Amino acid sequence: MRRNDNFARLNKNYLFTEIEKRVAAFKAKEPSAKLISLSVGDTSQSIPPSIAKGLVQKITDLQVNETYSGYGPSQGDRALREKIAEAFYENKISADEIFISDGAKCDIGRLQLLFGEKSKIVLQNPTYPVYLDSSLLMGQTEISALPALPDNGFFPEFGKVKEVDLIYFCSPNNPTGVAATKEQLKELVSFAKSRCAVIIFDSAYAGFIRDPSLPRSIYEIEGAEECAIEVSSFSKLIGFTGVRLGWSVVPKALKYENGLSVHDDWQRVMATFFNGASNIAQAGGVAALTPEGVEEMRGLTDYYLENVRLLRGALQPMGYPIYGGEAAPYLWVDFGEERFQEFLERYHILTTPGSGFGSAGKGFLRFSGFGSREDILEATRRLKREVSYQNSDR
Ligand code: PL4
Repeated sequence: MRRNDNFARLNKNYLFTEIEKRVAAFKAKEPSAKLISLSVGDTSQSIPPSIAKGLVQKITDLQVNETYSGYGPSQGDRALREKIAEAFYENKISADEIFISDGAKCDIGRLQLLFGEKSKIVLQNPTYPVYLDSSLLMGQTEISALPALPDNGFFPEFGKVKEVDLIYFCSPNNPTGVAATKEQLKELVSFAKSRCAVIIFDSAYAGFIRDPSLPRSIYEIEGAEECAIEVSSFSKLIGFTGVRLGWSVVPKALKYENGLSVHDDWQRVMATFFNGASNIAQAGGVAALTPEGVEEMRGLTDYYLENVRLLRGALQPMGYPIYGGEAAPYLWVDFGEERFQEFLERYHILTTPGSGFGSAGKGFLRFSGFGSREDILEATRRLKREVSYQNSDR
Protein backbone atom coordinates (compact mmCIF):
# COMPACT_ATOMS: atom_id res chain seq x y z
CA MET A 1 0.00 0.00 0.00
CA ARG A 2 1.38 3.37 -1.00
CA ARG A 3 1.60 6.15 1.56
CA ASN A 4 0.12 9.56 0.72
CA ASP A 5 3.30 11.39 -0.42
CA ASN A 6 2.11 14.56 1.24
CA PHE A 7 2.92 13.19 4.71
CA ALA A 8 6.58 13.57 3.81
CA ARG A 9 6.02 17.32 3.47
CA LEU A 10 4.99 17.79 7.12
CA ASN A 11 7.32 18.45 10.02
CA LYS A 12 7.91 15.09 11.68
CA ASN A 13 6.03 16.16 14.82
CA TYR A 14 3.07 18.51 15.21
CA LEU A 15 4.21 21.57 17.25
CA PHE A 16 2.47 20.64 20.49
CA THR A 17 3.55 17.01 20.23
CA GLU A 18 7.15 18.20 19.87
CA ILE A 19 6.77 20.31 23.02
CA GLU A 20 5.39 17.30 24.92
CA LYS A 21 8.52 15.37 23.92
CA ARG A 22 10.85 18.12 25.13
CA VAL A 23 8.97 18.26 28.44
CA ALA A 24 9.17 14.49 28.85
CA ALA A 25 12.95 14.67 28.34
CA PHE A 26 13.22 17.44 30.94
CA LYS A 27 11.04 15.54 33.45
CA ALA A 28 13.23 12.48 33.09
CA LYS A 29 16.19 14.68 34.04
CA GLU A 30 14.45 16.63 36.84
CA PRO A 31 11.47 14.60 38.05
CA SER A 32 10.80 16.79 41.11
CA ALA A 33 10.54 20.11 39.22
CA LYS A 34 7.11 21.73 39.49
CA LEU A 35 6.46 22.76 35.93
CA ILE A 36 4.01 25.53 35.11
CA SER A 37 2.52 25.43 31.64
CA LEU A 38 2.10 28.72 29.83
CA SER A 39 2.34 26.78 26.60
CA VAL A 40 -0.60 25.12 24.88
CA GLY A 41 -3.75 27.23 24.74
CA ASP A 42 -5.85 24.84 26.78
CA THR A 43 -8.40 26.02 29.32
CA SER A 44 -7.95 25.27 33.03
CA GLN A 45 -11.21 26.52 34.55
CA SER A 46 -14.34 24.41 34.91
CA ILE A 47 -17.43 24.86 32.77
CA PRO A 48 -19.61 27.60 34.32
CA PRO A 49 -22.69 26.40 36.26
CA SER A 50 -25.60 27.31 33.98
CA ILE A 51 -23.76 25.91 30.94
CA ALA A 52 -22.87 22.71 32.82
CA LYS A 53 -26.56 22.49 33.78
CA GLY A 54 -27.46 22.52 30.07
CA LEU A 55 -25.10 19.58 29.49
CA VAL A 56 -26.47 17.64 32.47
CA GLN A 57 -30.07 18.24 31.41
CA LYS A 58 -29.31 16.77 27.98
CA ILE A 59 -27.71 13.71 29.55
CA THR A 60 -30.84 13.29 31.69
CA ASP A 61 -33.03 13.58 28.59
CA LEU A 62 -30.97 10.91 26.86
CA GLN A 63 -31.80 8.45 29.65
CA VAL A 64 -35.53 8.47 28.90
CA ASN A 65 -37.07 7.12 25.67
CA GLU A 66 -39.54 10.00 25.41
CA THR A 67 -36.80 12.63 25.36
CA TYR A 68 -34.01 10.54 23.82
CA SER A 69 -32.57 11.69 20.48
CA GLY A 70 -30.09 10.02 18.15
CA TYR A 71 -28.46 11.45 15.04
CA GLY A 72 -29.28 15.10 14.56
CA PRO A 73 -29.10 17.23 11.41
CA SER A 74 -25.52 17.25 10.05
CA GLN A 75 -25.69 21.06 9.90
CA GLY A 76 -26.48 21.16 13.63
CA ASP A 77 -29.36 21.96 15.93
CA ARG A 78 -31.45 24.80 14.48
CA ALA A 79 -32.02 26.43 17.89
CA LEU A 80 -28.25 26.69 18.40
CA ARG A 81 -27.68 28.06 14.90
CA GLU A 82 -30.33 30.70 15.48
CA LYS A 83 -28.75 31.70 18.76
CA ILE A 84 -25.28 31.94 17.15
CA ALA A 85 -26.70 34.06 14.31
CA GLU A 86 -28.15 36.46 16.85
CA ALA A 87 -25.37 36.51 19.48
CA PHE A 88 -22.32 36.67 17.18
CA TYR A 89 -23.65 38.12 13.92
CA GLU A 90 -26.63 40.31 14.91
CA ASN A 91 -28.63 38.22 12.43
CA LYS A 92 -26.65 39.63 9.48
CA ILE A 93 -25.83 35.97 8.93
CA SER A 94 -28.77 33.56 8.89
CA ALA A 95 -29.06 30.25 10.75
CA ASP A 96 -29.02 28.50 7.34
CA GLU A 97 -25.50 29.81 6.72
CA ILE A 98 -24.15 28.39 10.02
CA PHE A 99 -22.82 24.85 10.40
CA ILE A 100 -22.25 23.44 13.89
CA SER A 101 -19.14 21.30 14.29
CA ASP A 102 -16.81 19.56 16.70
CA GLY A 103 -14.45 22.54 16.71
CA ALA A 104 -12.67 25.10 14.58
CA LYS A 105 -9.59 22.93 14.01
CA CYS A 106 -11.71 20.14 12.54
CA ASP A 107 -13.49 22.60 10.23
CA ILE A 108 -10.17 24.08 9.08
CA GLY A 109 -9.11 20.60 7.94
CA ARG A 110 -12.41 19.74 6.26
CA LEU A 111 -12.67 23.10 4.45
CA GLN A 112 -9.68 22.11 2.33
CA LEU A 113 -11.95 19.68 0.51
CA LEU A 114 -13.83 22.57 -1.09
CA PHE A 115 -10.87 23.98 -2.95
CA GLY A 116 -8.61 21.09 -3.86
CA GLU A 117 -4.91 20.67 -4.42
CA LYS A 118 -4.49 23.31 -7.12
CA SER A 119 -5.44 26.25 -4.89
CA LYS A 120 -2.81 28.89 -4.23
CA ILE A 121 -2.60 29.64 -0.54
CA VAL A 122 -1.61 32.73 1.44
CA LEU A 123 -0.89 32.51 5.16
CA GLN A 124 0.38 34.83 7.84
CA ASN A 125 3.85 34.02 9.12
CA PRO A 126 3.76 33.25 12.08
CA THR A 127 0.56 31.23 11.92
CA TYR A 128 -1.49 28.59 13.73
CA PRO A 129 0.14 25.48 12.21
CA VAL A 130 -3.07 23.75 11.15
CA TYR A 131 -3.59 26.09 8.16
CA LEU A 132 -0.22 25.11 6.73
CA ASP A 133 -0.31 21.42 7.63
CA SER A 134 -3.81 20.89 6.21
CA SER A 135 -2.72 22.66 2.99
CA LEU A 136 0.36 20.45 2.72
CA LEU A 137 -1.68 17.31 3.30
CA MET A 138 -4.13 18.37 0.60
CA GLY A 139 -1.15 18.55 -1.77
CA GLN A 140 -1.16 22.28 -2.32
CA THR A 141 2.24 23.42 -3.53
CA GLU A 142 1.89 27.16 -4.02
CA ILE A 143 1.88 28.45 -0.46
CA SER A 144 3.05 31.97 0.40
CA ALA A 145 3.70 32.74 4.06
CA LEU A 146 3.70 36.52 4.43
CA PRO A 147 5.60 37.97 7.38
CA ALA A 148 3.38 39.48 10.08
CA LEU A 149 5.82 41.33 12.31
CA PRO A 150 5.86 44.27 14.72
CA ASP A 151 7.17 46.47 11.86
CA ASN A 152 4.03 45.98 9.78
CA GLY A 153 1.63 45.95 12.74
CA PHE A 154 1.37 42.16 12.29
CA PHE A 155 -0.58 42.81 9.09
CA PRO A 156 1.14 41.37 5.98
CA GLU A 157 1.63 43.21 2.73
CA PHE A 158 -1.00 41.30 0.82
CA GLY A 159 -0.69 43.56 -2.22
CA LYS A 160 2.61 41.88 -3.14
CA VAL A 161 0.83 38.63 -3.94
CA LYS A 162 -0.26 38.35 -7.56
CA GLU A 163 -2.28 35.14 -7.62
CA VAL A 164 -4.11 33.58 -4.72
CA ASP A 165 -7.18 31.44 -4.18
CA LEU A 166 -7.34 31.01 -0.42
CA ILE A 167 -6.22 33.36 2.34
CA TYR A 168 -6.04 32.16 5.94
CA PHE A 169 -6.41 34.97 8.43
CA CYS A 170 -6.79 34.71 12.19
CA SER A 171 -7.95 37.61 14.37
CA PRO A 172 -7.46 38.02 17.28
CA ASN A 173 -4.36 36.22 16.26
CA ASN A 174 -2.72 33.08 17.47
CA PRO A 175 0.20 33.30 18.20
CA THR A 176 0.74 37.08 18.30
CA GLY A 177 -2.32 37.87 20.45
CA VAL A 178 -2.98 40.97 18.32
CA ALA A 179 -6.41 41.78 16.82
CA ALA A 180 -6.76 43.32 13.36
CA THR A 181 -8.42 46.73 13.11
CA LYS A 182 -11.47 47.47 11.00
CA GLU A 183 -9.28 49.30 8.47
CA GLN A 184 -7.00 46.28 8.15
CA LEU A 185 -9.90 43.91 7.61
CA LYS A 186 -11.35 46.27 4.99
CA GLU A 187 -8.00 46.07 3.22
CA LEU A 188 -8.04 42.27 3.49
CA VAL A 189 -11.54 41.99 2.02
CA SER A 190 -10.71 44.39 -0.77
CA PHE A 191 -7.53 42.41 -1.56
CA ALA A 192 -9.46 39.12 -1.61
CA LYS A 193 -12.05 40.60 -3.95
CA SER A 194 -9.41 42.05 -6.25
CA ARG A 195 -7.91 38.55 -6.67
CA CYS A 196 -11.25 36.66 -6.63
CA ALA A 197 -9.93 34.77 -3.61
CA VAL A 198 -11.66 33.34 -0.54
CA ILE A 199 -10.70 34.29 3.02
CA ILE A 200 -10.88 31.63 5.72
CA PHE A 201 -11.24 33.82 8.76
CA ASP A 202 -10.57 32.17 12.13
CA SER A 203 -12.32 34.05 14.93
CA ALA A 204 -11.77 31.47 17.69
CA TYR A 205 -10.61 34.24 20.07
CA ALA A 206 -13.16 36.94 19.16
CA GLY A 207 -14.84 36.53 22.55
CA PHE A 208 -11.76 38.08 24.16
CA ILE A 209 -12.12 41.42 22.36
CA ARG A 210 -13.11 44.22 24.73
CA ASP A 211 -12.38 47.27 22.56
CA PRO A 212 -15.69 48.02 20.75
CA SER A 213 -13.87 49.49 17.75
CA LEU A 214 -12.25 46.12 16.92
CA PRO A 215 -14.19 43.78 14.61
CA ARG A 216 -15.20 40.41 16.09
CA SER A 217 -16.19 38.91 12.79
CA ILE A 218 -15.13 39.34 9.17
CA TYR A 219 -18.79 39.96 8.33
CA GLU A 220 -18.58 43.35 10.05
CA ILE A 221 -16.82 44.37 6.84
CA GLU A 222 -19.07 45.26 3.94
CA GLY A 223 -18.96 42.74 1.12
CA ALA A 224 -17.21 40.03 3.18
CA GLU A 225 -20.15 37.66 2.71
CA GLU A 226 -19.13 37.43 -0.96
CA CYS A 227 -15.54 36.40 -0.24
CA ALA A 228 -15.19 34.95 3.27
CA ILE A 229 -15.83 31.84 5.29
CA GLU A 230 -15.55 32.15 9.07
CA VAL A 231 -14.62 29.40 11.52
CA SER A 232 -15.13 29.84 15.23
CA SER A 233 -15.29 27.94 18.47
CA PHE A 234 -16.78 27.58 21.94
CA SER A 235 -13.54 25.98 23.17
CA LYS A 236 -11.93 28.96 24.86
CA LEU A 237 -15.15 30.82 25.67
CA ILE A 238 -16.82 28.28 27.95
CA GLY A 239 -14.18 25.67 28.73
CA PHE A 240 -15.23 23.36 25.86
CA THR A 241 -11.76 22.36 24.61
CA GLY A 242 -12.57 18.80 25.65
CA VAL A 243 -16.33 18.87 25.10
CA ARG A 244 -15.76 20.01 21.46
CA LEU A 245 -18.10 22.53 19.84
CA GLY A 246 -17.51 25.07 17.11
CA TRP A 247 -19.13 26.42 13.99
CA SER A 248 -18.43 27.65 10.50
CA VAL A 249 -20.23 30.27 8.45
CA VAL A 250 -20.48 29.82 4.71
CA PRO A 251 -22.65 32.62 3.31
CA LYS A 252 -25.00 31.86 0.45
CA ALA A 253 -23.57 34.84 -1.45
CA LEU A 254 -20.18 33.10 -1.73
CA LYS A 255 -19.77 31.58 -5.19
CA TYR A 256 -17.04 29.77 -7.08
CA GLU A 257 -15.72 31.30 -10.29
CA ASN A 258 -18.25 29.18 -12.23
CA GLY A 259 -21.10 30.70 -10.23
CA LEU A 260 -21.88 27.54 -8.23
CA SER A 261 -22.64 27.81 -4.52
CA VAL A 262 -19.84 27.16 -2.01
CA HIS A 263 -22.54 26.83 0.67
CA ASP A 264 -24.14 23.87 -1.14
CA ASP A 265 -20.80 22.07 -1.39
CA TRP A 266 -20.03 22.69 2.28
CA GLN A 267 -23.41 21.23 3.16
CA ARG A 268 -22.43 18.18 1.07
CA VAL A 269 -19.03 17.89 2.79
CA MET A 270 -20.61 18.10 6.24
CA ALA A 271 -23.25 15.53 5.29
CA THR A 272 -20.59 13.20 3.90
CA PHE A 273 -17.73 13.49 6.40
CA PHE A 274 -19.52 14.55 9.55
CA ASN A 275 -22.57 13.29 11.37
CA GLY A 276 -23.35 16.36 13.43
CA ALA A 277 -21.76 17.61 16.64
CA SER A 278 -22.55 15.79 19.89
CA ASN A 279 -26.11 16.62 20.97
CA ILE A 280 -24.85 17.02 24.55
CA ALA A 281 -22.26 19.60 23.47
CA GLN A 282 -24.88 21.44 21.42
CA ALA A 283 -27.19 21.64 24.44
CA GLY A 284 -24.26 23.24 26.29
CA GLY A 285 -23.88 25.72 23.42
CA VAL A 286 -27.57 26.68 23.67
CA ALA A 287 -27.19 27.18 27.44
CA ALA A 288 -24.11 29.35 26.83
CA LEU A 289 -26.15 31.73 24.71
CA THR A 290 -28.85 32.43 27.30
CA PRO A 291 -28.40 35.73 29.23
CA GLU A 292 -27.01 33.79 32.21
CA GLY A 293 -24.62 31.81 29.99
CA VAL A 294 -23.40 34.94 28.21
CA GLU A 295 -22.60 36.51 31.57
CA GLU A 296 -20.66 33.41 32.63
CA MET A 297 -18.80 33.38 29.32
CA ARG A 298 -17.80 36.97 29.92
CA GLY A 299 -16.60 36.12 33.44
CA LEU A 300 -14.48 33.23 32.19
CA THR A 301 -12.85 35.17 29.36
CA ASP A 302 -12.21 38.09 31.77
CA TYR A 303 -10.43 35.65 34.09
CA TYR A 304 -7.98 34.59 31.35
CA LEU A 305 -7.46 38.18 30.23
CA GLU A 306 -6.58 39.09 33.81
CA ASN A 307 -4.07 36.20 33.85
CA VAL A 308 -2.41 37.68 30.78
CA ARG A 309 -2.31 41.11 32.39
CA LEU A 310 -0.53 39.63 35.42
CA LEU A 311 1.96 37.81 33.22
CA ARG A 312 2.69 40.97 31.28
CA GLY A 313 3.47 42.75 34.57
CA ALA A 314 6.02 40.08 35.45
CA LEU A 315 7.62 39.96 31.99
CA GLN A 316 7.82 43.72 31.44
CA PRO A 317 10.76 44.35 33.81
CA MET A 318 12.85 41.94 31.70
CA GLY A 319 12.87 44.70 29.09
CA TYR A 320 11.84 42.84 25.95
CA PRO A 321 9.09 44.02 23.58
CA ILE A 322 5.76 42.40 24.47
CA TYR A 323 2.83 42.21 22.03
CA GLY A 324 -0.77 41.04 22.23
CA GLY A 325 -2.67 40.10 25.37
CA GLU A 326 -5.38 42.76 25.20
CA ALA A 327 -7.76 41.09 22.79
CA ALA A 328 -6.51 37.52 23.14
CA PRO A 329 -5.11 35.36 25.92
CA TYR A 330 -1.60 35.20 24.42
CA LEU A 331 1.51 37.33 24.84
CA TRP A 332 4.11 37.34 22.09
CA VAL A 333 7.48 38.35 23.42
CA ASP A 334 10.45 39.25 21.26
CA PHE A 335 13.56 37.92 23.03
CA GLY A 336 15.57 38.09 19.81
CA GLU A 337 16.78 34.51 20.33
CA GLU A 338 15.42 31.08 21.24
CA ARG A 339 14.66 31.02 24.98
CA PHE A 340 12.28 28.04 25.29
CA GLN A 341 14.85 25.77 26.94
CA GLU A 342 16.03 28.52 29.26
CA PHE A 343 12.50 29.21 30.54
CA LEU A 344 12.02 25.49 31.03
CA GLU A 345 15.27 24.82 32.88
CA ARG A 346 15.66 28.06 34.82
CA TYR A 347 12.09 28.95 35.80
CA HIS A 348 10.43 25.58 35.19
CA ILE A 349 8.00 27.46 32.99
CA LEU A 350 6.77 25.95 29.79
CA THR A 351 6.19 28.31 26.85
CA THR A 352 5.73 27.82 23.12
CA PRO A 353 8.69 28.62 20.88
CA GLY A 354 7.74 31.20 18.27
CA SER A 355 9.62 29.31 15.54
CA GLY A 356 6.97 26.57 15.85
CA PHE A 357 4.52 29.00 14.21
CA GLY A 358 6.77 29.80 11.24
CA SER A 359 10.12 31.33 10.39
CA ALA A 360 8.95 34.85 11.32
CA GLY A 361 8.33 33.61 14.87
CA LYS A 362 12.04 32.92 15.42
CA GLY A 363 13.29 34.65 18.56
CA PHE A 364 9.77 35.02 20.02
CA LEU A 365 8.09 33.05 22.78
CA ARG A 366 4.33 32.71 23.14
CA PHE A 367 2.92 32.84 26.68
CA SER A 368 -0.61 31.54 27.22
CA GLY A 369 -2.88 32.95 29.93
CA PHE A 370 -5.11 29.87 30.10
CA GLY A 371 -3.62 28.51 33.33
CA SER A 372 -5.20 28.65 36.78
CA ARG A 373 -4.71 31.90 38.70
CA GLU A 374 -2.61 29.99 41.21
CA ASP A 375 -0.19 28.83 38.50
CA ILE A 376 -0.09 32.26 36.88
CA LEU A 377 0.77 33.92 40.21
CA GLU A 378 3.45 31.31 40.90
CA ALA A 379 4.91 31.95 37.42
CA THR A 380 4.93 35.71 38.04
CA ARG A 381 6.71 35.16 41.40
CA ARG A 382 9.38 33.05 39.73
CA LEU A 383 9.94 35.63 36.99
CA LYS A 384 9.97 38.61 39.37
CA ARG A 385 12.39 36.85 41.73
CA GLU A 386 14.76 36.35 38.84
CA VAL A 387 14.57 39.99 37.72
CA SER A 388 15.18 41.37 41.23
CA TYR A 389 18.08 38.92 41.63
CA GLN A 390 19.58 40.11 38.35
CA ASN A 391 19.13 43.77 39.36
CA SER A 392 20.74 43.24 42.79
CA ASP A 393 23.62 41.49 41.06
CA ARG A 394 24.50 44.55 38.96
C1 PL4 B 1 -3.69 22.48 20.82
C2 PL4 B 1 -6.52 30.02 15.96
C3 PL4 B 1 -4.45 26.25 20.80
N1 PL4 B 1 -4.50 20.31 20.34
O1 PL4 B 1 -10.74 23.75 19.92
P1 PL4 B 1 -11.01 24.16 18.50
O2 PL4 B 1 -10.76 23.04 17.53
O3 PL4 B 1 -12.39 24.75 18.33
O4 PL4 B 1 -10.04 25.34 18.13
C4 PL4 B 1 -8.65 25.13 17.87
C5 PL4 B 1 -8.04 26.38 17.42
C6 PL4 B 1 -8.54 26.98 16.27
N2 PL4 B 1 -8.03 28.15 15.83
C7 PL4 B 1 -7.04 28.75 16.48
C8 PL4 B 1 -6.50 28.17 17.62
O5 PL4 B 1 -5.48 28.79 18.26
C9 PL4 B 1 -6.99 26.96 18.10
C10 PL4 B 1 -6.43 26.31 19.32
N3 PL4 B 1 -5.03 26.51 19.49
C11 PL4 B 1 -3.00 26.72 20.79
O6 PL4 B 1 -2.33 26.59 21.84
O7 PL4 B 1 -2.51 27.22 19.78
C12 PL4 B 1 -4.57 24.79 21.15
C13 PL4 B 1 -3.63 23.92 20.38
C14 PL4 B 1 -4.68 21.72 20.07
C15 PL4 B 1 -4.51 22.02 18.59
O8 PL4 B 1 -3.63 21.48 17.98
O9 PL4 B 1 -5.29 22.83 18.06
